[in-house]
Amino acid sequence: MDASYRGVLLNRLADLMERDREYLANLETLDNGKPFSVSFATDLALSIKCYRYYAGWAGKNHGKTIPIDGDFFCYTRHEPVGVCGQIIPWNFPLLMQAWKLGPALSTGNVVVMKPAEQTPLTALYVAQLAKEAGFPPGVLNLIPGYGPTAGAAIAEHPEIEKVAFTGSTEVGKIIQRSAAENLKRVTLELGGKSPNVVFADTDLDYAVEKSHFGLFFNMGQCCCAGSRIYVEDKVYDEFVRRSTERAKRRTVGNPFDPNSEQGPQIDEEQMNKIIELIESGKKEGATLNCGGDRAGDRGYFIQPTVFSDVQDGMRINNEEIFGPVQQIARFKDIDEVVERANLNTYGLAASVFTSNIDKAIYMANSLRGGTVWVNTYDVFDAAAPFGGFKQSGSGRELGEYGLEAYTEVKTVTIRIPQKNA
Ligand code: TXE
Repeated sequence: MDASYRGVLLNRLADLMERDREYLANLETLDNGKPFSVSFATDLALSIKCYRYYAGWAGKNHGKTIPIDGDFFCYTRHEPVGVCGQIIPWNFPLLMQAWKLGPALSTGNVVVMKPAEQTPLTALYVAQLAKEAGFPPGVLNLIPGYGPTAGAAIAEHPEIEKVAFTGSTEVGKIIQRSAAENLKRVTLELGGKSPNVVFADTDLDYAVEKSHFGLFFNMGQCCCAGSRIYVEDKVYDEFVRRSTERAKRRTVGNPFDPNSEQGPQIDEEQMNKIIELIESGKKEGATLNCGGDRAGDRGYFIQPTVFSDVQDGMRINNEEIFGPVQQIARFKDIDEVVERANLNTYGLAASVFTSNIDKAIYMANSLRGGTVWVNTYDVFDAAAPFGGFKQSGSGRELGEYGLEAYTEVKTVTIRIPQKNA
């Protein structure tokens, strides 16, 4: 079909999601446990914008004419990769689906997608909407199933030419290994342990609130959670005190209750993993300021937890907890904190809070991560690329950069009798 028409279809899909926004937000909360207010205001809003953003690219991602030497006419075409496999996680089911489908369908690929086994409902509903929007049969294939079977089949299949994965670093490595068999193109968006550096010259109340949000948002189940907070000596005690007070005020409960800021963790396995890491923090000598256990005895709720006096070697400082557990450590000078912040094997995101522009730029240049937020946290836009350094993955999603993973560049060179320039 005409490239621009792919954009029409993606916009129609976005329209249908607007139409069914309340239903989709309910389904997302039922399936995932995140507060309904967040599903509606954040997940749906960002997902719909992502489809619209990539609808806009459909007729605009074109090649170049290149003035090579000799009597030749040379140009490039941006062609679709072909059949793309996409495996997504459970923490942002609708949004991760949009990040993957948007660029793939905009550039003319066909997709075989596997949603996470914990959260298949909204992905299936969106597939139904895609049918209603008029995507031709076979363009979007949604296969719910388990990782080691359905997921592995996607990674291994010789006729799937590209695989895009978001999930754990452990599974990312398995996928990269099996994709290597057929030299399949691979993009990976994996775990993180993102540093958040708070200098004494910042507005402390603001930094406390943003740092709270940067960690506790989505029950802490964010790959870019600001889970290593380094606070400058002079304001450290006060930051810990205010962060603890804020965490104690965090409301935990039924995600359909408009007053709940925090719902349950995704499943029992994740809850147990988080509890085990909390126990390791206690044993290794971090100070437990609040929380530290399950909330209630039904469901998979966890008390908002704050650890301070966290040391570099502790497990809670180095492993992805993926839960509502905040780690706060103390630092004295800027070069020390850069070194410690970069010590991790991950490199997904980082942030810095300061009122000094020189410090902000020095830190933004020095921190090894795919995204650096300055005086803010978790700002996402379909136009801004996202992805990891080091073991947080490879390739970028979103923005113009996100198109590269879904296109092959073809160089066409035509002999011509004579060129006139
Ligand atoms: O992830 P998995 P899990 C991190 C987070 C979390 C940990 C484990 O630290 O605690 O991972 O979560 C599919 N071949 N993140 O076990 O298994 C699986 O079916 C192909 C970070 O749930 O990586 C699901 O669709 N696919 C993260 C997807 O991989 C396989 C989001 C993710 O699940 C597979 C989620 C296999 N062998 C967890 N095994 C982020 N980056 O945002 C599983 N899958």
